[in-house]
Amino acid sequence: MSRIVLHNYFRSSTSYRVRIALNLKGVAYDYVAHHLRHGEQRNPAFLAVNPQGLVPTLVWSDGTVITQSLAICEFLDETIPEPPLLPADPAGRVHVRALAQMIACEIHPVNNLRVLTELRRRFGADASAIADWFGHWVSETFEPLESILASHRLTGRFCHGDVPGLADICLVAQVANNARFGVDMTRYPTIARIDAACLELPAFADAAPMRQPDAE
Ligand SMILES: N[C@@H](CCC(=O)N[C@@H](CS)C(=O)NCC(=O)O)C(=O)O
Repeated sequence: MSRIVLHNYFRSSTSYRVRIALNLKGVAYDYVAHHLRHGEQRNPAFLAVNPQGLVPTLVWSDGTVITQSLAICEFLDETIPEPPLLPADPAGRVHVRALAQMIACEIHPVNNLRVLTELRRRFGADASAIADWFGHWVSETFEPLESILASHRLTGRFCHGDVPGLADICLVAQVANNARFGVDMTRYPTIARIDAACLELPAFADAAPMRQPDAE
């Protein structure tokens, strides 16, 4: 068995998701950093691993290359069932997946580094316009997410009951990204409460961007 390798970047929220999942599952891995602002994700050696040039990319112990953070998390959950990242019942599973996808499909893709880079390059967006764009797309989803989490009968200490899972993984990584763009989290008290509860756990805290070897 070879070592498991995670290609990632400390600031990348999608990488942060996978670091949390690996920690929750107790999986040791080698950390390979690619500096996204220096364009290292487009180096030929990395493109040979993942032609999409995106982190996270996980190379499993048998050499299998796995991309896409939610697919990686579900692979880990299926390969190492304990502790589970998804509830056992279909209703719970679909709820947690929907919460995770609200963040992963509705916020992250429009606020990704390469999208912000194109806004600057094509439309001359300055730092203030970028922060405004970022905050707009966060609020488009965080407002309904806050409302769902505040009122849903399944919400507990975490997004679903008292066990952290896939939705919490996405939530924590997004909240960390929000801080970089000055998003006012007082508007989202339930999300902030769940974020704080997660960060009390070493699996989440140890995966935080500033605790990674390439942190600046
Ligand atoms: N849907 C993918 C998104 C991966 C992604 O876009 N990662 C970003 C970092 S958070 C990246 O590698 N960006 C490189 C770039 O923008 O050039 C996932 O969930 O893994």
